[in-house]
Amino acid sequence: MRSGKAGLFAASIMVAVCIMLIAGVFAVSAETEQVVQITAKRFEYSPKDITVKMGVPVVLEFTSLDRLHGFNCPGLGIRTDIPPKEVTRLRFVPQSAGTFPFHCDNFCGDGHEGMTGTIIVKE
Ligand SMILES: [Cu+2]
Repeated sequence: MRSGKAGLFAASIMVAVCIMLIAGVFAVSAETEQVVQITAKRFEYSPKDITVKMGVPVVLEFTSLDRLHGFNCPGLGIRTDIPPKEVTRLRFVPQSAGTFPFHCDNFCGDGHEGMTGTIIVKE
């Protein structure tokens, strides 16, 4: 049964190496992407003011806590639906500094018009 043990040992070394490689990939992507988690509900986004760095990819991760909402930021040319109970990811690279308002563009009730926020892109 010696070879069986040696095989198990080799397999656990390989698993350990794989875990280190995967962790390394995540560490690199964490440095090169700005991930922002945003929740949406009637009639607000949280957070509603988001500051990001110009030229660095941004991943917005939306979760709706109640119903279908939308996210529309015309100044940055990005939009998505935000269906409830799942994470919706939107990736973009901000190319110019400024303040860009966004709003919900799926009518969600009385108060929908006030469902707004801003993305602030810093140089
Ligand atoms: Cu809404």
